[in-house]
Amino acid sequence: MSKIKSVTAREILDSRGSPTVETKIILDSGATATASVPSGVSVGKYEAVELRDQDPHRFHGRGVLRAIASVNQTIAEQIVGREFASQLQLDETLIKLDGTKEKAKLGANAILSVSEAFCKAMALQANIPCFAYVAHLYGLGPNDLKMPTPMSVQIEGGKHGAGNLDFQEFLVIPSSGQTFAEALRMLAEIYWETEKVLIQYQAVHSVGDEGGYAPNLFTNLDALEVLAEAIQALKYNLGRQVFLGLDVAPAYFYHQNKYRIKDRTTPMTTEELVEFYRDLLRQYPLASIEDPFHEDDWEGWTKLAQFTGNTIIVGDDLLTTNKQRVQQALRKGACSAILIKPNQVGTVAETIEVIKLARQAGWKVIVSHRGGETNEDFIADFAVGVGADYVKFGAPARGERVAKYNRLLAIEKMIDQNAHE
Ligand code: 2PG
Ligand code: MG
Repeated sequence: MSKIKSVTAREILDSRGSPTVETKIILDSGATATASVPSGVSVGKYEAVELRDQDPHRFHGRGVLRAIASVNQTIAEQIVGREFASQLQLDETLIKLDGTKEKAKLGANAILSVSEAFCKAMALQANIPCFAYVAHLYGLGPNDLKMPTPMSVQIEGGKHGAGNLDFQEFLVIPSSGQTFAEALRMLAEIYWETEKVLIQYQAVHSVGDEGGYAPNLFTNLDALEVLAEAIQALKYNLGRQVFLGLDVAPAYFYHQNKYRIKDRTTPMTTEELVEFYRDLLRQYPLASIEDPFHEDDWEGWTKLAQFTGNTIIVGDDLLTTNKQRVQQALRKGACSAILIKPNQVGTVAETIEVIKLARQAGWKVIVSHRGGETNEDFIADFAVGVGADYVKFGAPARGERVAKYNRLLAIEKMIDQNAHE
């Protein structure tokens, strides 16, 4: 049991210079933890509500003072001085206090910051690392823990990139047969090599929101070519040691039921895009395709799922870490993996529930960061605690991305040590 002594929130900035919520919780035992929440750039239609002030005089309306007030007033009044037996009990209290389906009243940003800070404080109180505490919540024992495989965006387009690409993310995915530290080293080496290749092609570039290069290229497939070239230059075996992946995120280029991308002169129908992917799968060793179709284009999803073999089809905007959307996708046979973003749903307990549902269906689980991040590393612990197959934490560069990778390096050491004791 743990009584909450105080809960306070403040407005801080995320990696895109946009305000976000940081909450500090102190338990009666003295255990003290803070947690800050991320923010999506390409936001799925079915996500929980991120409460923003809409006051044009502050941060172009993006201030979060209302969410801060939700924590400091409404939530604090209800939870300070109370004992909570479990994460579930706290999260249920928060859900009830909000009372809306999408957490529109208090804001999912406010609620999640409290939920995560509580989880971290409980781990401290139990005197165990946060990943071990999450594992206990999820129902995994210390010997069940394994390291996830990193999926790293190295080239960015769509809403994330300053270049001219339509697809949002071009990912590099090491094979799972190596340590996390080795996989991360490989990603960093490929990242540097990718820059060299882009410079060689004079493909002007800056970096996107998640630290991936954001170049101007002729087609989206050229971005895959650039990555393949970088991988081959390093003599890594593409298709054995390392794979490619995509987050297409088509909301950016889907208009009037058609998909317009620079690889084709005319916009594609759903059927034509299915064929486009069929060719793509023949040409490149793709380990994963995320959001290949718009979140309401179920027909595309179900058709693609029929011939993708080992390539996982990942629902992000499609599923928004939402139980009902997962159930709908299961009925339609739309995907084989789920992207998990705690802030799409708003509490730790609900996120765990969705993961359990996805696992029952035999799906792969990928724990993901968001376009706007802070140096918060909770999701690294969370990913290990729930036994995620993959993490998607961005380029192996920029503080807010490497904070999570570096935490995973530390966790890998702790798990190894534990195994040898
Ligand atoms: C995605 C994410 C993270 P955003 O679409 O998968 O990479 O981006 O936070 O903008 O939704
Ligand atoms: Mg996505």
